[in-house]
Amino acid sequence: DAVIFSMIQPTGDFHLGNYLGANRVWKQLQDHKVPQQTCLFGVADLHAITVPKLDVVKFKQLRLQAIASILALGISPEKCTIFMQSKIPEHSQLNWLLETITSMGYLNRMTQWKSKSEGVDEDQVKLGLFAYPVLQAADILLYGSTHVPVGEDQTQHLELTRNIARRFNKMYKGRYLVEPQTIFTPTKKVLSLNNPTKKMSKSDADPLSRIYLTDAPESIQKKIKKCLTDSISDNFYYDPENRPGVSNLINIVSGIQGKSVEEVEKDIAHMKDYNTLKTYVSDIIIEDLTPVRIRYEQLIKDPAYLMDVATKGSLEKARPIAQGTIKRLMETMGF
Ligand code: AQP
Repeated sequence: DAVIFSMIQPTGDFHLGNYLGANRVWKQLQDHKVPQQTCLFGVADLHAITVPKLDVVKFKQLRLQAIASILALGISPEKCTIFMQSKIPEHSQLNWLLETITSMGYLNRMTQWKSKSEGVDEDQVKLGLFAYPVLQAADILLYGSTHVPVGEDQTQHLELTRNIARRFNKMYKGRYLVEPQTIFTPTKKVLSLNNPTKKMSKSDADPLSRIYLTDAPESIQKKIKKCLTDSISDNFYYDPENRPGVSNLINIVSGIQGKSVEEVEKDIAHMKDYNTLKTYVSDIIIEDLTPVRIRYEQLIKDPAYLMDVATKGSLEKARPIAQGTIKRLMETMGF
């Protein structure tokens, strides 16, 4: 049976990177239901507290916003399990069991860890940030996940997850944990609008670097207008190395329209100036995101409903599976 599993951190409003790299595929997978398929989509709020500074009031609101965004994208609580990580203590429990078999050397090679800890004083950088990928492995392995749709930035963490599963199975001589497959979308990586050498990310200090799913049309127009491109004239074509800004816009359009990069290049071949290209790109984004924004604005007005969806999904649907896994693993380990 297929178990499709993915999560997102409530560290800010969802952006085009999350959408094209992951969330839109969640919806597509939900809709292309094959028999015996389970979909679990969660809010990784335990992961989110690894940020350097946490404002508790804002954090509560961000958790609600994450649920509202998931629902606004068309993910259905009837068809899928929508859950909140912190409501299921078994995530933390499995995290500990797996930490005891994960090597420090492997974690030290994680590029996300390296980039986030770089330049930070050793007394300041926290153990939770270092062990972040183990909790992620626990999230995935807890549900016997077979397929994990994520953006390219998660490649290494998924490899680690498979490695941990393999190690556990070898140690205890059985097939206790399922090694999940990574599913990439055609748009594996959306880049920051004003620094197209970096990925678009919620934690980037500059809001002009990303387009939120909830951005008003004027805001989308403004951000695309200001995005960093180049001064190569003539025409527009895909060349990620020499023209990362333009290539990022082509990628975004290709992701939204489900067209190949070559097809998008043909569509824009007649354009001669940035104003025309940027208006074209903005219009495509606005058209696609407007229904999501309208649904989101309705949903966010009803926090009680949002918490109810997350609580029911967590306690009635996700937790029984998680409890079953922990029970089996604890017995296997001799507890
Ligand atoms: N730029 C991106 N392009 C493609 N996919 C992306 N994802 C994130 N950014 C891009 C995918 O979105 C899912 C949720 O990941 P996340 O919650 O870690 O998103 P984030 O925007 O990266 O959030 P943060 O808080 O800014 O996290 P860090 O600091 O880790 O970058 C994942 O499937 C991810 O691949």
